[in-house]
Amino acid sequence: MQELEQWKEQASHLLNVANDYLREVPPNQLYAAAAIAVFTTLLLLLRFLKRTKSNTIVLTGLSGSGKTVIFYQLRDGSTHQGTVTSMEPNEDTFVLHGETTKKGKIKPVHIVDVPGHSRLRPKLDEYLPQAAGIVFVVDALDFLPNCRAASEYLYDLLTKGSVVRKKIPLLILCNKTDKVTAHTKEFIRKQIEKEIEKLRASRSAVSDADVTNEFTLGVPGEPFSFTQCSNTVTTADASGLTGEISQLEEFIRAHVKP
Ligand SMILES: Nc1nc2c(ncn2[C@@H]2O[C@H](COP(=O)(O)OP(=O)(O)O)[C@@H](O)[C@H]2O)c(=O)[nH]1
Ligand SMILES: [Mg+2]
Repeated sequence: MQELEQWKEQASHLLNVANDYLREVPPNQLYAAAAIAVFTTLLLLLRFLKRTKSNTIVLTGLSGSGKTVIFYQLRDGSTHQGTVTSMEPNEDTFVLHGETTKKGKIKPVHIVDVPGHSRLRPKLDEYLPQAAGIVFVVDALDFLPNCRAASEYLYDLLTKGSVVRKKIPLLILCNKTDKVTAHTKEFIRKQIEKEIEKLRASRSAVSDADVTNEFTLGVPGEPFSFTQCSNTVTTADASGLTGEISQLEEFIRAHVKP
């Protein structure tokens, strides 16, 4: 009990001392001190925000579309043909190979290659919330037989809560354009839009209990087009095999700022 009293006395004494001191300090100095305190907090906050800005790019798409080849092309400038399997997600943080000769500050990019196996798709939910951009790789050579599956996968991506709410930009990367028989990106975009249009009709007909998509796509009563998405969806060409990936590098740089 006595100790408590002593504590109280000491505390009130300290308060008095502080009060007297504050009264002695000219108000201008007080304002200046307060301004400095506010300013430094803002600076710290800004640095914190900058540091938490994501540099993650998620590379995904059906199996066989060329994700692994593109991953190594981005990192090493070569394909590492035949030395890798597609069963595990490849993940690394690095300076893009195409930028290694550039001068100045270059921000490393965190690239995750998430395979299209349905058993690995839960991995996506782990990486998507922190993604600065999504690259959806499509096999432009063997496109038609895979169009439906690719569209279904894309539909699932573009209706995921984490993707829609954060408006994560998505690039449809038409790969294998080194072959003359590859379909054009315009054709691929149109075909996927048509396929999503069909999916939209069938999926909205499913009873509510079966619907797992958190958002719906498109505008009711209008044919589906990617321009209706809240996410920006763009298309680009690439050939992972020959290293033609400049459009992909541009997309990455546009969304992972140095
Ligand atoms: N012609 C051609 N073949 C490619 C290209 N990119 C990948 N491939 C081939 O497509 C197959 C699948 O590639 P991979 O990177 O393992 O696909 P993933 O399953 O999406 O990781 C391999 O046989 C590659 O050699 C490309 O740009 N052009
Ligand atoms: Mg792979």
